[in-house]
Amino acid sequence: MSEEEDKTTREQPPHLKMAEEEPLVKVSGAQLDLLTKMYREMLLIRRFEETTAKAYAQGKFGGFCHLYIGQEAVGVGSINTLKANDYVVSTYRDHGHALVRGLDPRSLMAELLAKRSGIVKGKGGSMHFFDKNKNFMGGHGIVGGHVALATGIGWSIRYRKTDDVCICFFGEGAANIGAFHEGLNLASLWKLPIIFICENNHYSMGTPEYRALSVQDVSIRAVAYDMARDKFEGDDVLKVYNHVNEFVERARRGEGPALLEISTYRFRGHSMSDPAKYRSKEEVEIYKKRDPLTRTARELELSGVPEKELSRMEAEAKETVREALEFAENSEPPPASYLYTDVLV
Ligand SMILES: Cc1ncc(C[n+]2csc(CCOP(=O)(O)OP(=O)(O)O)c2C)c(N)n1
Ligand SMILES: [Mg+2]
Repeated sequence: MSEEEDKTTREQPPHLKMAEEEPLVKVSGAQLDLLTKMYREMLLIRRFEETTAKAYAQGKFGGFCHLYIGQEAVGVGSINTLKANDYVVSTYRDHGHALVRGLDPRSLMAELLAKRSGIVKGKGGSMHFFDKNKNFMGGHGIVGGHVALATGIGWSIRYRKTDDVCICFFGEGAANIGAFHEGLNLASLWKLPIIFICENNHYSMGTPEYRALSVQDVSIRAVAYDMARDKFEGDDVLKVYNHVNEFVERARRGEGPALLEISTYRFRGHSMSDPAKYRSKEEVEIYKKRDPLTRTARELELSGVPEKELSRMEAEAKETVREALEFAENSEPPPASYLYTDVLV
């Protein structure tokens, strides 16, 4: 490809780079159980975040808040490949990852509302969910900085000689940060059991990918570190599960890390304060047609799940979220004495 052509390709709007939609698959047995479980988790995330957005607009809480709506299949498909002892490291866009990892929706909602019953006692908020009991290692606000943390976790796994693995999520913007490169280099050098998952939603705040990324695909950067890599669309949750699982199992066998680029899209703005005027309505609509929840519901129907059952799952998710908000609203704020606890002196 000539330099001229290459540049043109890179400047295409993201939807033109989107791969063809995978045909729906009829599943049964264990696959159907897994798809159903993942659908319920995606529904929970979607409803949790819709309620979050409403609570934010009503002034029930403030500060930074980044929604995951549209990207659910990536977190759900990936985290379902993990065992209880494995690790997850996330970004400030962490609500979805935390929910799939099994953190209690009530303590997450309470954290958003800065209550003492919150997952980190109301001291962290939206960007800093954390739960050592689930090896959910944050929630981090510094773009790319947490990639180094994941590398450290990977090193500790190797040092302790267990077969655990660590999944580290980040955006395509983070792939231009120094810590990303340092982290990948050491992870490959030491064959650490880490799956680096780039959720490429094609924008870093208002900056489209092609204005900041020197390469056509983030996953190509794995080549520089002699690391396994893959790139695929993130709207088909089973596909995400199967692809990620392959690399998780590989890492578990001690065969080293991987960089996976999963293409996705956030339906809302970067954060609650972003009206997202930098992208066209048409572009957003194209992605909404590939909504991972709609796709999964259709796939379940095709696999013989009655509509009544889908409605029941919908009602269940709504009820869990309603309860979570009620719990959070009825919780006390942290006392002033909490200023002096959990502080490293
Ligand atoms: C080191 C650093 N620089 C800048 C910011 C401000 N910032 C917050 S999110 C963000 C965009 C990151 O985009 P990406 O990595 O693609 O993740 P996405 O938000 O799309 O999930 C920026 C620049 C920050 N938090 N940290
Ligand atoms: Mg991004």
